[in-house]
Amino acid sequence: MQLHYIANAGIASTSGRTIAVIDPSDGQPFEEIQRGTAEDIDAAVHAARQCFDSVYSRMAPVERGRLLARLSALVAEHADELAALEQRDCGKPTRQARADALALARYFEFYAGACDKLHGETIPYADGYSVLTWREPHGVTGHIVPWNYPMQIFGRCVGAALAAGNVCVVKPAEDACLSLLRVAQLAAEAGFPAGALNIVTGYGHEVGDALARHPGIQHISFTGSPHVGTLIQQAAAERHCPVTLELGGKSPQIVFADADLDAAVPSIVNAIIQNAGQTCSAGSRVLIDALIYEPLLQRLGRAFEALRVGPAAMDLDLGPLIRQSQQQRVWDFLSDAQVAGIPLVAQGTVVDEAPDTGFYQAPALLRDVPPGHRLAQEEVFGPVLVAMPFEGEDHAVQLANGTPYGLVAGVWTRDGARQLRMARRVAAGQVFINNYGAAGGVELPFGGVKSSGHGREKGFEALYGFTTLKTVAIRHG
Ligand code: TXE
Repeated sequence: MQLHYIANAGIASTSGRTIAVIDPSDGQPFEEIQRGTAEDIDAAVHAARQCFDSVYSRMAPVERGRLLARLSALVAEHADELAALEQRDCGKPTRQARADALALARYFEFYAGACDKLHGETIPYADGYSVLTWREPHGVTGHIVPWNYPMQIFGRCVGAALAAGNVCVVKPAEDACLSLLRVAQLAAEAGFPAGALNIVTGYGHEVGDALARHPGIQHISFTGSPHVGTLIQQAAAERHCPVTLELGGKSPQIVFADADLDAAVPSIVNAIIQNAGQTCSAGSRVLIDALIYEPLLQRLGRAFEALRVGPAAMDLDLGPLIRQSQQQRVWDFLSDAQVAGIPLVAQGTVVDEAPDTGFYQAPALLRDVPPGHRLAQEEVFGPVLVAMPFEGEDHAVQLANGTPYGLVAGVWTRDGARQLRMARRVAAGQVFINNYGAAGGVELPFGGVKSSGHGREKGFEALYGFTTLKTVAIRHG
């Protein structure tokens, strides 16, 4: 049985209750986590505050950097163990789980090097004055993490928060938190003082809500659904607590007739099957120049037919979805498509070895999806790619920007001027030209516009969100 991790120790919940952890590959419970309470959150915030006041806020930035560097090394050393935990918990194929563990190490490595480079400015003002700015940590930051990429999302927000001088209370998703509980132990081993990193497990409406409302939390970062993002922003607004929200997307891949299709096809397929489509930056719409609509659909269709889905440990193209309700969600979208007469171009295969009790979904490619249909507007969060044709750049931009979301966009064209025009015109936090792979870069600021959220994570930019700026004006004559 797993315990919360508070002040560098395993602690049982005051509820005396646990939650079963389900393996998505066979639908069976294999572990238990604590069902946390508001009192548990209170204990974690208290431990964090004590740590901040007595130790962490007095530590030199270079010392924080050394702690993060040691943690990065420990994560890399334990990458196989962490990957195995997350593989079982989330149903990730082996290569994906291992890549996520290494990405976590890389986040800590990046932020280790950033700790002592977070400078302020001096500002020219009036004669007899010196004015300077300091970037100060918020204090205790709260992090509500989803189940699709526990290690990566934890790395990007907690790595930046600790680097900027904050101490953290983390609420992982009830579906997947085993890797993070282990990382918290590694942080203690790396030398982080008791209270710098605390993890409280449990349900969102219980501990997540308590964290968002706690008066001792000075900043909240949340990645998850737009519905819960709204609740968190409302709770934080009650006490004017700053919030960073990352709420997913309906990201377009826009393919012009002059694109290098040999490069585009595998990238477009990968962008929707990675983590079985349960990726906030999934390229879930492919907008295709009418001049190449049929030939590109044929190529994508062949690629989809070759895809295989099975238990995580088989390390196929896709593993299972996280839970039955997500599987049902994907089924609902697909049956709506059938009712609307939307043509299915191709589907992958669920292998015979996949137990009936697991949450499997074959990847599907749909064509001629009307731009206003919910399949073209809403996040499916499964391996479903919708295709639609466009005629000319204006039409492409209109379709690309025609959803409530604006997280990521891919543009495929060899025309340099069009590359820049499209990058400017598409409403998204990240635009990738002739690639989509850079989405994984820890150095690249990431976040959305419109309903995809606000604030930036990853890269150096994230450090600004985890600090507050103080202006100091000295009149010295
Ligand atoms: O998300 P929730 P769910 C999207 C995706 C998916 C849908 C539903 O479209 O199909 O959301 O997934 C915690 N107060 N994304 O239901 O509920 C919860 O415990 C505070 C996109 O799993 O938003 C978990 O830790 N916290 C996404 C986290 O919020 C609460 C990743 C996310 O869960 C809470 C996940 C509450 N009242 C889902 N209720 C992305 N952007 O990558 C829940 N939580």
